[in-house]
Amino acid sequence: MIPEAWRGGGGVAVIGLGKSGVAATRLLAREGVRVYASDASDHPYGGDALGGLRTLSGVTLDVGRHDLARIRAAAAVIVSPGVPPEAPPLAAAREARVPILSEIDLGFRALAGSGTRCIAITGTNGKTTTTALVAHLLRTAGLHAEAAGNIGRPLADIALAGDHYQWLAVEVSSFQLHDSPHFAPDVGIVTNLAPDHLDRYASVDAYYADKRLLFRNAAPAHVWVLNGDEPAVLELAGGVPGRRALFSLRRRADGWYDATARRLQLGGEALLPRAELGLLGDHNVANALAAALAVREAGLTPAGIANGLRSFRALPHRLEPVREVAGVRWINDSKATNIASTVVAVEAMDRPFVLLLGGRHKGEPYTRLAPLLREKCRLVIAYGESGPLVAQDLGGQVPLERGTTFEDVIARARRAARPGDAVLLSPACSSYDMFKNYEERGATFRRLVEAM
Ligand code: UMA
Repeated sequence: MIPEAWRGGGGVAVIGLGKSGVAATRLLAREGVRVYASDASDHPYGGDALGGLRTLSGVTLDVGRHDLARIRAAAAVIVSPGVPPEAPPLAAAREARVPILSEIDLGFRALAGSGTRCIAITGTNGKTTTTALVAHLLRTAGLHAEAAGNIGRPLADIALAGDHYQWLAVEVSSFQLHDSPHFAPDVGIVTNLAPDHLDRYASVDAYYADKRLLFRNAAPAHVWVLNGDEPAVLELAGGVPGRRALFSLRRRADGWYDATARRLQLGGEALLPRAELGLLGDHNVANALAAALAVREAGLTPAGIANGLRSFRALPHRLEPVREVAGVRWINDSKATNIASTVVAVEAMDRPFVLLLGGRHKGEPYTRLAPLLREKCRLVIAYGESGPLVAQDLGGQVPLERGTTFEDVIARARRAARPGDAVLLSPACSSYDMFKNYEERGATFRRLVEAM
């Protein structure tokens, strides 16, 4: 499903050479499209994978710059999610009226007609766990299914491999929804909504507007699995064609948590005792309910869903218990790159804890955390670029120390924690001031904890 116009003239320009750009370039080259693939950095995220692109016929690689003249002359631009809309190559494309499409859009179009059906998962937090849950539930029920999108494997890569999945669980970020005019999932989940990415968006409304693009091709046959506890989510889906299935931690819904019986429910039917779900925190009960409602649309029975929920384990960097050292449980929640995520982690703590907070500031004040920390937080260690801001917002309200290097932060936490405590890395910030990404931050935490 590659438009004919892309095959002639200036070909297609791929902007950014991380996972998305590399997969998009490969897919386009296989379809016989000439590609100009460029990255502003001398060290694109794609790293070694770029070597393989050099040998593809019809592909011109440009590393360390974007040739704006070539981009203006292209039939289309395929953009990586990490490239901000105002970046010079995209401004040049818009000026020359070159259509800008996301890698997700390209991958989705390439899969059209393959019979693969799609459950899309978006929201501010819980997307990745819910995506992994959906894929796991489908697979344990015997369906040929895979997780893709923001969770790590580009949709273009799935199209390239030609594995003919029955179902895909596709995690979509607001960045990916932005330029995806053809994206039309059969089932869509919105986990929750909270301010995020204020370093990229001018306002929360602008961020929510991109999230709403999940519904841009909504049709009556589609199903929308929505957080019934969040008016903002219900409002986001207001007036959208399709059937709704709501999940709730507070009241009876299509999928809900019976707090008295401590049991997950599908309507009137018992699904699973809480104790049999191997994940920390109420937010994960919500994720499990969302995934359950979505896979029910793929024909799974409650018994099949319960079976899959029982065998699912926490993903790395998401409230992941790493190890217990001298009675202290070390928990890696490096994926918490905004305040809402850290709030969720703090609420899941059932013992006193030391909180490692900091990194690159993303725009929101930290003051919101103070009342939640008073009860169980033994110490906050503020570090990284945002360290001074964290100290300013929380100092005097909770015990707080400033850390320097990441090693120093870990050493301070080790000194402060007592047997029976937890040390929680849940930074509420992005990692880019000290690390390549949150994975590297979490892996460093794990390495230092394992060396104790
Ligand atoms: N770049 C340019 N020009 C620019 C700006 C950037 O060339 O003006 C280049 C950078 O030098 C870099 C490349 O673009 O080499 C990076 O592109 P990218 O950041 O889109 O990286 P990918 O490897 O393609 O990863 C992306 C997602 N990254 C982001 O959205 C930031 C991955 O999500 C996703 O797993 C992957 O596509 C596959 O779909 C990561 C993420 O952090 C996990 N997502 C955010 C989040 O979850 O909060 C949204």
